[in-house]
Amino acid sequence: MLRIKTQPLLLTHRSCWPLVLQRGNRQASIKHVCLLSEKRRQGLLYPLSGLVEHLSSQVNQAEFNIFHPSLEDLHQAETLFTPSSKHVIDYSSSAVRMDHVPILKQPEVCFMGRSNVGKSSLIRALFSLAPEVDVRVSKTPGHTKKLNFFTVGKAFTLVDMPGYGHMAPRDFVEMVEPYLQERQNLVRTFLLVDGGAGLQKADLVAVEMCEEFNLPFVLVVTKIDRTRQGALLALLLQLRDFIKNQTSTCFPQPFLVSSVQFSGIYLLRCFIAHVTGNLQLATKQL
Ligand SMILES: Nc1nc2c(ncn2[C@@H]2O[C@H](COP(=O)(O)OP(=O)(O)OP(=O)(O)O)[C@@H](O)[C@H]2O)c(=O)[nH]1
Ligand SMILES: [Mg+2]
Repeated sequence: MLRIKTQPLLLTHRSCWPLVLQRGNRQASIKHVCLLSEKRRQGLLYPLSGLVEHLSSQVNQAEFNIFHPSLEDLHQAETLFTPSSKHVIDYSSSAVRMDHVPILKQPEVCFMGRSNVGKSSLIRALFSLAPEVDVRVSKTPGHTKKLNFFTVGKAFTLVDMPGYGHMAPRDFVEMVEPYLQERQNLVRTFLLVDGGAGLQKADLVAVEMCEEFNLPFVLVVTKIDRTRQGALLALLLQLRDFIKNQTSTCFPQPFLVSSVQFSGIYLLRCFIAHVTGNLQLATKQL
């Protein structure tokens, strides 16, 4: 059951539109976010915190604060996403079959979800400190047709996947299933859910696949800039219950992101740095 306080909600995400950001924009770096007012900074760095304040006191807010690194941790993670001559961030290769998949030893994370959910846009936002990395996004569903591999120095690999559902490539299952099942260095799968649409039937199939293959996965709610706050709160509670009751390998806390405004991008960078073994957090997590 939904338990939301009746007090007036803070700014809706729509009212933050002047903050709309492009990649390569100043906001790509946490340094600039730190110059913003406390409320705007919190909203960009820890989008869950501002939101769950509006839940009834009967809801345990700690459940949404399981991964809550310090500002220092976020800064540390950002260095990993900052390219240099010794730490090159770049597109590596693409594959449609397992025998085309590059042999890479470093830990890998992949992004899956329905077509048009915002996978490529999210990867673009994560790589906004390396704007020369070419991550293609499109309004048309079914744009990404292959598994696209991006290397982040020698630290880890990030994989953009074709979407499932409407306009999915015909060979989607043959391409993605063996990858998820056989990829030895895959340490985390990020399963993206559109904030406006919520969990769809096709997402449940993807969840079943992760569970069946015993893959640790994380739910990421996308496009929060265009999702009303009440709908987002309802979705959060639904996801919390879904994770608790119907999954065993899913991280208990969903992540919220907007690849347009950059909300949640810094936190996700930190989570990726942590789960790939590249960042020991200074702060103890719950
Ligand atoms: N408002 C808003 N739009 C977004 C966001 N993320 C993505 N979009 C838009 O959603 C559309 C699809 O984005 P993509 O990143 O290409 O989606 P995808 O999941 O990679 O899609 P496929 O490659 O077709 O599977 C584009 O028009 C993006 O601009 C977001 O955070 N906010
Ligand atoms: Mg794509």
